[in-house]
Amino acid sequence: MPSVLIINGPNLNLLGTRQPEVYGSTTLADVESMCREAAERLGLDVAFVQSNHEGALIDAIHAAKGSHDAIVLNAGAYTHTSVALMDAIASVELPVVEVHLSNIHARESFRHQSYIAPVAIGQISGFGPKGYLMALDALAERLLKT
Ligand code: CA2
Repeated sequence: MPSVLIINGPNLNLLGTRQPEVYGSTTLADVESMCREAAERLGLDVAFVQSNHEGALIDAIHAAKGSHDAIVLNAGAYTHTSVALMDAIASVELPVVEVHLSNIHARESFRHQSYIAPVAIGQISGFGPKGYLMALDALAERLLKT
């Protein structure tokens, strides 16, 4: 069964506990159980990593090579700053779907740029936690097609 690693970056551990007007009231644990349920229905294995540290996210991307078939990545604010994450994604040559809870293009201009987008197969932004399920759906189609 194809395996997808879902990586969440800085501050996403706080999901559902602060700024519900921007990020909603669903917790990261809730998102993970929604993803587990969807993955089971789609025929995918899922694993989860969350870190507030750029280097740990890079290590997780490197380690995904050989143990996972694709990555769903919400890199949080590192999306807008990290050439290192972009290079890590390019180096592993795994399909990556970029996800954001909020619509980054409708927010401050510094959030409009993504270093992940050029090395991702696509970007899902603005649909809240459902974005992770949309990403799994897209990856299931790609990984399970005959
Ligand atoms: O919309 C997204 O998913 C973001 O990746 C979230 C990042 C933000 O820097 C990006 O521009 C867009 C911030 C994550 C912070 O998450 C929090 C959740 C609850 C309370 C406080 C922060």
